Amino acid sequence: MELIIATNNAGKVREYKDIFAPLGFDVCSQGEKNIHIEVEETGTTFEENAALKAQAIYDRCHTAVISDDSGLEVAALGGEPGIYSARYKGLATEHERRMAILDALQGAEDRSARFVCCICYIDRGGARHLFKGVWNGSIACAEAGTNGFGYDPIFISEDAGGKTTASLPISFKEKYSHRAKAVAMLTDYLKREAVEKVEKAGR
Ligand code: ITT
Repeated sequence: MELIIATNNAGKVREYKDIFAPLGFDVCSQGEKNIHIEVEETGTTFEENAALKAQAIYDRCHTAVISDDSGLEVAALGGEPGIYSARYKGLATEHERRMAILDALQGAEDRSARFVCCICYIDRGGARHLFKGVWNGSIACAEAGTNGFGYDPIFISEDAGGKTTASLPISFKEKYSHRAKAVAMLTDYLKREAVEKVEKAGR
């Protein structure tokens, strides 16, 4: 089955290809389909923004699409950067955005944080389905590691033994992350959907 990933984020594309290719999906990014648009994220929640991104791509290709709206919520910053993670404080680079979080947390006792990932899957018929995964952890005192993307060099998940996500093998993130959790819900759904189709065809 063909699945288009509605994102311009190369880190997300890599992770989704790694996850879905072994499951037999023919995965490609919107760029590989020559859809070069940046959808305006005008929603106020991860769910709304995920739906906006998936719908914009579905409207152009009318095939199965998934989008991903995700971000980092830092407790001591009242949940910021949240849905503004990709454009935190208007800073241009991932490194600058990470440094802004580290600066804001200087001297903070509570460094707890979580990653959130909301996937919107639009099936070939146009029906929307939402799946949300959360990964709890904390913010490191300095950047460490080069794997992954975005805030990975400053995020220490609760299951990581004190190491940042960027310091651990990609396979760790593929197993435990916010994205992995949302994807597990999506793949369960896709399997159920496939079984229902076979049952219907046999009736
Ligand atoms: P698209 O909208 O094109 O998908 P984007 O980067 O703008 O790309 P989002 O609006 O969902 O995507 O913003 C997500 C940001 O949150 C992303 O740019 C990272 O900074 C951060 N983020 C999300 N998932 C992450 C992860 O697994 N590891 C590190 N940072 C992550």
